[in-house]
Amino acid sequence: MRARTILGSSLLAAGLAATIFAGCENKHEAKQDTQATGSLGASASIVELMKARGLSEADVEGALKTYVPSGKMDEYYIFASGGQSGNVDVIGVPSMRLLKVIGVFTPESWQGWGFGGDSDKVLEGGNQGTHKIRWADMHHPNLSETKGDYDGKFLFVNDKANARVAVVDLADFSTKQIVPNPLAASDHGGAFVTPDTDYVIETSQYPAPLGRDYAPLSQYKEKYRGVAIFWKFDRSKGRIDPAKSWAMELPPYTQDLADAGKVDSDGWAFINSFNTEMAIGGTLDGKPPIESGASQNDMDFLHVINWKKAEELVNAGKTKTIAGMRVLMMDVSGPEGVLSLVGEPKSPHGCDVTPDGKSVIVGGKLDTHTTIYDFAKMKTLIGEKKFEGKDPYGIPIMAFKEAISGQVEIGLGPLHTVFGDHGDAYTSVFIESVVAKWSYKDFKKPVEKLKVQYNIGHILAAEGDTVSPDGKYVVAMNKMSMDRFLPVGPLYPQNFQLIDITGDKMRKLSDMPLGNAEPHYSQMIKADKIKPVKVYKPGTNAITMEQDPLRAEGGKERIVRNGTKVEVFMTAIRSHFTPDQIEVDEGDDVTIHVTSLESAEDQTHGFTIDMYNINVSLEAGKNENISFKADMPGTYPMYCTEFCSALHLEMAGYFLVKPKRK
Ligand code: RUQ
Ligand code: CUA
Repeated sequence: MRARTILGSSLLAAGLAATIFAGCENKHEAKQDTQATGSLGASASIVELMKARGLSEADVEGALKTYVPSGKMDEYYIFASGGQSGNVDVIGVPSMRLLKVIGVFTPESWQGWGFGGDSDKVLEGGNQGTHKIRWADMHHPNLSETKGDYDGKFLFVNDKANARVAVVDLADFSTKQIVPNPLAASDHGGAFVTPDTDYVIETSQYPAPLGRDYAPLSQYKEKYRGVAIFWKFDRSKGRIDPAKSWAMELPPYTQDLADAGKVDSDGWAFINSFNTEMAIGGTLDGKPPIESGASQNDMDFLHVINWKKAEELVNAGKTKTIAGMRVLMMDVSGPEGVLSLVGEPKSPHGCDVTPDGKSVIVGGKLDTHTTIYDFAKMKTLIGEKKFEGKDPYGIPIMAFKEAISGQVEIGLGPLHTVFGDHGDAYTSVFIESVVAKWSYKDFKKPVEKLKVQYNIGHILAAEGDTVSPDGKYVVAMNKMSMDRFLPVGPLYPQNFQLIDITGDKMRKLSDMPLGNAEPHYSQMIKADKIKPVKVYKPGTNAITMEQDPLRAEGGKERIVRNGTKVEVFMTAIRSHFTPDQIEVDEGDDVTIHVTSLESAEDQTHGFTIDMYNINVSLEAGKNENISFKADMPGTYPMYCTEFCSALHLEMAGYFLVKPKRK
């Protein structure tokens, strides 16, 4: 009975089953038997366990709400930006267990991503100019949507550092395409999808001449520009179609975050900006740094784009082609009412469209408010051409007071806002280190502030960017985790804190260290919407997801020599490769088609050739095409890198490179 009385009321109030604790009362007798396992043995009563481990009732509540026993599944997936790691972290909720790291922009060796196989071609597709880019500063993953709801089919991510967008197919959780932005030098407002995923929006961050041509900084105002690309997504092919994509020239105000309109505001897009002062620094010459130059004006600009109308103008040929891309220039988009501006309080950051599409919420880094823009009002102002002026580039400006429906005092440094299921909004407040809960329907001041550890930058909510958020969980994505985890040197893990938002009050449930980078955004989707394949069909090329015409087949393995070209058709099956001996001459061009003949889901092999930087993963049914030059004579083992069977270590062979005669 003790367990009940001590834990009783608050846990019950929190909706936890009393039976869990009632059941514990009987564990008394079992205790003696397992004394040997110490005070934390499974037999100890809950209260004793709590005492021994120093746990509070809130801790136990968090544990019970997040613990997913072995064999049970999580309820949601989080797709988190891997930040500087350049890859996507997949996390289960509520357990906050890391399920997978999807290789996207950065080579990932477990998946053999970027080590000689077909994935190399995807990575090559993301090169910029003459540079092979093999990392990314990934910011905002976005799931594909149908009618404004996550459909669980694709994931899009952007690379701020190198202005690229990637497409991940959730059929096999692997990256299929990287498209380099030909116009911008960096991006940030991406990769946001329109409600039916017609377009993936990518907006530049730091202005540069379109196409990245050289122009001295003294010509910043004349030659530097921002840009928004509307990448056309071809759902049937699962690819972005660059030829059908187009862009909009923007003023050289450092465009920041963006969001696509939905429901009422479908067909529109919103991008905020800072540094409308167009400060360019010059600290060595005694000029103020960009940070102070960029904070002079009281207002920056929210960019309001009617992309459906822009699309019509593009189709009518009213564009200029720059670096191979059709660009709608400002001298067309301004007068046509396709691009308009409206003031935003000091250095805004987040730009989030509410689930009903009626409002756009902007947080001001140097302001204590969030501003709620009223889409209907803005649409009327634009339709009636009621502007208070124009910017130096001829873009019409709406009057701030006439475009908003209100402002809410949030706290110090409001950034991003996500949504619950009944008009509740949750804003990350950086300086105060809190999640502020408020109402975007009646503009109620924060009804609650929850301390998080620490310096929350980003925030996400369950199904949060859809037209119908679930209202179940919010995750605070915090930087600086000083006293939360075992010390690991001066670079600290980030901290994801899972928050239950089902009750009147927010409740922090658990902490999850992220030890690989700073994630900038994530989305959480119901697990039952994701239906990945378990094995590949025989001979599948994982990039095309079709049977590879160059696959190897059982009984038809061979080595074909044609001058200095050597082509190997190799199969892999428990626990051998056929052929398992390959001998070539120094300087030969070698291609190995290696195909897994397995069909069971637990039969994964890998294939590496030592010292040649070659490593592919061979999930059941998969084919990989590996091409390289045998430029280093010698004797090199090749072997399977997955512990696939009792005779895994025997799954090996030799790759011999005979030196040229001197
Ligand atoms: S989001 S600066 Cu607030 Cu890309 Cu991280
Ligand atoms: Cu195949 Cu180890």
